[in-house]
Amino acid sequence: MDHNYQDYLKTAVEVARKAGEMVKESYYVDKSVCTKESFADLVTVTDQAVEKMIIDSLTQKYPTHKFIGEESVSEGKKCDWTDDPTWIIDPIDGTANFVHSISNNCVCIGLSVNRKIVVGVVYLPITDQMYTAVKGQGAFCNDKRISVSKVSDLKNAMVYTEAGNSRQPEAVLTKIENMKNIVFASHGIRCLGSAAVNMCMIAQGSGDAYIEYGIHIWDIAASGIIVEEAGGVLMDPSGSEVDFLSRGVLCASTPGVAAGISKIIKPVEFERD
Ligand code: LIP
Repeated sequence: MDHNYQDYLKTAVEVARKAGEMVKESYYVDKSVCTKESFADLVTVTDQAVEKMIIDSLTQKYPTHKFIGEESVSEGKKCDWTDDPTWIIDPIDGTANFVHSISNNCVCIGLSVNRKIVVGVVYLPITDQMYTAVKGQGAFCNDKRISVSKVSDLKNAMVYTEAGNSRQPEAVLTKIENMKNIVFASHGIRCLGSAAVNMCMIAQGSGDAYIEYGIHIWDIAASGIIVEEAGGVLMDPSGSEVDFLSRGVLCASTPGVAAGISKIIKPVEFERD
């Protein structure tokens, strides 16, 4: 079957803008918040409404395509990733930021074909930044080409990472230990509260690596191709091939920075998606 990736991208951008309008409308008002796996794992009615709108809009245009969406999975739908064209959606990545009125939140729409990500759109509605990539065609922010930094040694790198929303003591303590090791080996760490925003920072050269355990496929699918198309590397934190369902990711401007991080961190185990 022939795929028109430019058409998919155009549609994803339109839908992401519509989603962004919904996010902006509820950003400045009181949010109705519920919790999921821990008291720090948040969801709002906006996350749910945005995901429904995205899936309905894409289904109308591409009735045979499949979906993996953060809120559908947390409501019990299986995270079934097949070779079929599959839209992978995080309606609001950085929900805790959204809840606390912090602008680092974004709509993520990725498309996989044969389990390879071919299109990625990450839209930050509050700051109106639209990051896009299509396999083999480069990465862009608001239609301007972006690329990763040239930093190749961890000691000259700025590294993004997160404490995450699990409150299991062992997971939190290992992450803090990893952060400490990274601080001693680099220019420092930054935590923006959204996997996809962190990864877009790497893609545009505002920092050199991002590592996190505990994320899900919908946090990293769209932003993963943006990093790769900007010239960066995307892998498992161990240094092996990226596994989108494994709950861990490492991306970097260069293999040298990535290798420096892999060497000094300990894995944190999470149940696979
Ligand atoms: C968030 C990730 C972030 C992580 C948070 C949470 P959500 O996704 O983007 O990197 O640290 O714990 O998983 O829940 O806002 O879509």
